[in-house]
Amino acid sequence: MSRRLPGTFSQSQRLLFATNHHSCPAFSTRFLSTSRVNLERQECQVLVVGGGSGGCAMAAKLSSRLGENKVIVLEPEDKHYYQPMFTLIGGGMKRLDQSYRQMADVLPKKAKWVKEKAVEFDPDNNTVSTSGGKTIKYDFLVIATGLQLKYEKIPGLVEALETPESNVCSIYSPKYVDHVYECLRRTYKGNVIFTFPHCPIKCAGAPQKIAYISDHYFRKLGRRDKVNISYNTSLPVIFGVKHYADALMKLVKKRNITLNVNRNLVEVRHCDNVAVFEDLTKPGTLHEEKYSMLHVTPPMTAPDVVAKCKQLVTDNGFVDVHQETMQHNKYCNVFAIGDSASSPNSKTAAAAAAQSPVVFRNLMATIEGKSLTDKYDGYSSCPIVTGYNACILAEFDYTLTPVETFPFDQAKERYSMFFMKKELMPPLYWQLMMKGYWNGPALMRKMFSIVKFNKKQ
Ligand code: FAD
Ligand code: UQ1
Repeated sequence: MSRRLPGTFSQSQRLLFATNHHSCPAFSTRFLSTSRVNLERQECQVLVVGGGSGGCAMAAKLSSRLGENKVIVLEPEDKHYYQPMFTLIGGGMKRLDQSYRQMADVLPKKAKWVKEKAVEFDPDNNTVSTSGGKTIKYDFLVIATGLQLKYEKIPGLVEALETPESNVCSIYSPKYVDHVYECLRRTYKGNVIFTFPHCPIKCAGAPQKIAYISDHYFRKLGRRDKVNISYNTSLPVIFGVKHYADALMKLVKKRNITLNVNRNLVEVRHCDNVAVFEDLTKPGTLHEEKYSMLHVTPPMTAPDVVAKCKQLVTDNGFVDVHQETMQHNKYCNVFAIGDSASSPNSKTAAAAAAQSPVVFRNLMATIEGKSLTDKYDGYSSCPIVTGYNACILAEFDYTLTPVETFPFDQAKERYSMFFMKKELMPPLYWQLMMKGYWNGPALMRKMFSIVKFNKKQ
């Protein structure tokens, strides 16, 4: 690596010293060959596992550079959901059918789509086994399997979600998101409870976005006086970045939302309309609360198929990558992108977008036997929608320092940022990110900073 961390080996040095037995492709002429997808034996130059936000963006970039039939995408689902729209669906601002496209129309035409699940990774033999009984041999592997939702970890929750009269809902799954607005519509009084689980989740702002939207909904309909809203988070703070946390603390006060920190939902008894919480500062201390509406953010984990391959993952099951290069720490022909990577960024599509050029250039460098030059700085972004017409646009890096794109204070609620989130982000996602052309807003930020600098002169 030309720009490497002080006191560490470069990625290529480290890999040369430590992992020669993993046959790093960069040092083997076999991998410089122009191996094509072999339909019989299922071989490819690059295998992308997962065709969601990160996987599809990577497949688009790689198949465009490497040409037809060099890239396989392993993805079992028919539909590709634009998950950031789920929050707006919960508030009745968009419909579920606006949030997805057919997978066949989204995945790049130059890549071959295998519509199956990965069931076993074998990185020592450069193979992945599939649910349809195939063994796919790859030269390079990109893991983009996202996070799995674990509603079943909370006793009583799945039963509650599947009993529509129970007024328990969740924006996190396409299966349940439609029910959120229905719950809002039929709630006139009582305790409306929102939760944040005790684990890393995708879009850590979403559990409170839906609370702010709900607050605005009840105000608009004149029901707010009879509704108590509480936001219950397992975290010790409302948001991890102080600049935005300060603004959000003012907001919850102004909107009369009760904030309970260190509080984890452990059980739902929907027959009694009771949610049971554990006080994480006093483990074992339980606290029951009656609800008239309960919005749950489920626990999430790395997919089992990834987590069970111990050579590939860290202790908590995420793909063990270098946080700057996104290359695997043991297998130099393996990269990860998005929510299933161990890089300690906030897990969002915006983060996957910013990772995508880094993974692409570093993977190409590995293919060409060159040293890795690109670094991901942990950029992530969370448009915290605060109602039906306003949004705080949080953007930050690994150091939790704000890295703002626009030349104004983004911690302030603004209509412009709401408009961007609701109307501009979906086409940006489908037309640019999914086609491999959106690398995050770094370039925009540079342009705005030049404008800002010139204004100051
Ligand atoms: P995903 O996009 O989830 O894709 C993973 C893919 O892997 C899926 O297609 C899945 O079918 C496939 N897969 C899983 N297991 C296997 C297997 N065994 N074999 C093969 N394929 C497999 N991000 C933002 O940037 N801004 C937002 O405002 C925002 N809001 C959000 C609101 C909500 C309610 C939610 C749920 C998410 C939000 N996100 C937001 C987060 C964003 O959607 C994710 O971070 C992003 O989609 C992660 O991309 P990914 O590729 O890692 O995973
Ligand atoms: C972003 O890049 C992105 O990925 C496509 C999102 O997911 C939909 C976002 O929500 C945001 C806010 C960004 C960052 C983009 C800009 C223009 C600040």
